[in-house]
Amino acid sequence: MIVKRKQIWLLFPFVSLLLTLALAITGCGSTPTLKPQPTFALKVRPETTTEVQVGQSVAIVAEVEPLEKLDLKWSVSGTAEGTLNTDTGEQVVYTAGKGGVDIVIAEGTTASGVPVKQTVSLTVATPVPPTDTPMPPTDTPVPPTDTPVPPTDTPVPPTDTPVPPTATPVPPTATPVPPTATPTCPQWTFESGTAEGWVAARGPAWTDNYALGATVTSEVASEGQYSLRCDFDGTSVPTDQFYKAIFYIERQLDMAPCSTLVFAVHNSIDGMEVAISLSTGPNWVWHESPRRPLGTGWNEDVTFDLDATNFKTEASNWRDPVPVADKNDTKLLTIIFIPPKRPLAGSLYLDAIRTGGQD
Ligand SMILES: [Ca+2]
Repeated sequence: MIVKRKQIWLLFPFVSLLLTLALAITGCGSTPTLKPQPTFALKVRPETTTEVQVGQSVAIVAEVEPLEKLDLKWSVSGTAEGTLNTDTGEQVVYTAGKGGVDIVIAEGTTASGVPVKQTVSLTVATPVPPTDTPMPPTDTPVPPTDTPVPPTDTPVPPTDTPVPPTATPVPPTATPVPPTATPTCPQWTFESGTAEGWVAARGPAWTDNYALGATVTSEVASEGQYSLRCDFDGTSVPTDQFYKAIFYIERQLDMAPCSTLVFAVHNSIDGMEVAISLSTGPNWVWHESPRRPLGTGWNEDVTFDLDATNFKTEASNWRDPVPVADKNDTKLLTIIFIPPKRPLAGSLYLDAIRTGGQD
């Protein structure tokens, strides 16, 4: 008996070797390395918007991670009767119809055939009539009620000569102020010690864009103490390939009275160029200016004419020059740096960004 048990134990290393071989051949026990399935999130722009107003438009962007084209199909349903400007692509513009709740749905299929779907809920505020609408100045003075109220009981004999009615209408002393003051053209100095709403464009919705970050800094300044450092990293871009570093502020702006956009920019790269863009109207139409070269060091007063007729849009096939439409309904103001076609990383500094009026 003792001899037999020993023989069995002697066999054990051989058996375990066979088992290991079998596992290796069948593939059991090894972890297969699968490509991660792309997932995506729906982001509403402006990012702070959870409640929209009737008639307001917001962009909804599908951010796919890892990057992959999903051929998304978009739809909307709910009680707010909202509409989408398109039902395909990576971005749609949603316009609210009436008070209620809408669900925007994006569905697609990954390259490997897995269906994916995301929804975002938008609450549309029921419009409340504005309470603070300034009353029109009452320029026709109300005549005094000159018919005296008759005494209710025994008439008191007049003590004296009747006093003439005092209330001869006083003409309005001041000329009435127009209810809405002329909109001022915005400016950003970064002297608040913050980026003042300016950010670097990030994510797959921005093509050819290698912006990294936008931070306020006291490293250099054209005026005051602070400027906005705009970092980009195009070191992964092949030589001779065009790319951009895009920085923007997303804000509802009335740019109608603003005829120029002027800023100072510090640059240290030979061959750097700059352009601007305004995204306007309910469909956020992107109007891009022609590029202009930047010198090294401070470029003060880099000026773009916002009334120029040489902007490019998708509707003009990025070719035919057009003026900026719907300037009064500007959603996005963008400064675009275009490095020379070489893999580069670096920082530019923006300061004293101001928009000028008609003068
Ligand atoms: Ca400054």
